[in-house]
Amino acid sequence: MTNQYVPPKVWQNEPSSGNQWANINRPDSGARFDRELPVGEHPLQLYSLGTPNGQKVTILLEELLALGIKQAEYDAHLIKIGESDQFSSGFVAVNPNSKIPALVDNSGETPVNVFESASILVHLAEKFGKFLPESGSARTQTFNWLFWAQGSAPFLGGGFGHFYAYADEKQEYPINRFAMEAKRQLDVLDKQLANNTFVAGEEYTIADMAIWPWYGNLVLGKLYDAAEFLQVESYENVVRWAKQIAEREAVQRGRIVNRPFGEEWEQVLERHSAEDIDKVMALKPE
Ligand SMILES: N[C@@H](CCC(=O)N[C@@H](CS)C(=O)NCC(=O)O)C(=O)O
Repeated sequence: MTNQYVPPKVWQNEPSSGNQWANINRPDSGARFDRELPVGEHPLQLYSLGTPNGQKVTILLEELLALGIKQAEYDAHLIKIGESDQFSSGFVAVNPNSKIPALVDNSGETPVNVFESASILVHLAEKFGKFLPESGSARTQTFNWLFWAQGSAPFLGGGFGHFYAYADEKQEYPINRFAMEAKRQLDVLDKQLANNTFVAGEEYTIADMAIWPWYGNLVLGKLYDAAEFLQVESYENVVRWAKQIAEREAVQRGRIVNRPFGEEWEQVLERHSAEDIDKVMALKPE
């Protein structure tokens, strides 16, 4: 093998190849500059971006609102991770891990900071008593698949997506390794969805909301432009489930919040009321 990388004795902070995210990565954590977060009028303040991890939360919030739960009204503030917004002192105070999504729940006596998308899903599902079965096997199944999503999606996003779509240099070894894992995960899901309407059984839960933004978008051709490469149509049960969820109005609303990319009709940069989404959705061609 030629040009083989030989790791030095001690790792040095000298990225070997750039990509659009390279300038934000550093090997330390914490605030890089002082700036408070904006606060809107609703009890729920979300700081996010419309990536799959961000979509999970806005889909749940829109589902709660669709049920008529007015207390789920929220302000969604745009965090531009490519411009380092996640390293402001205000954001780090809410999420020391400097990653979207982050939520501040001001509905109680003292504000509650919630970070990690799955923790936010559980917080909201428990708060409103929806989309998370209260007990028994259905609850356990929901947690199984919620945790599956949290453990698996980084191999799809940080692994496959990074090397296939974002890295400047296309390298065979990591693309092969992570394509193999992405396909294995799709096969796991496909088998589960062969015998179940939704991932955790017959009920639509926060597990679907955690998995759909990654694997649903992937098989619908909306993630990494990798549908052909991964032959996603062969996962027929995942495609059936992905389409079924994509038809839900709350999903169509939630997936476009805090989204500064895509078509004009799918970019709701900030959401402070339902009208912010209505206005943008009205731009969608028939
Ligand atoms: N495990 C976290 C992952 C969150 C995450 O990776 N967020 C990405 C965007 S999808 C981010 O904020 N990246 C900014 C950075 O790495 O600096 C969760 O589920 O909330």
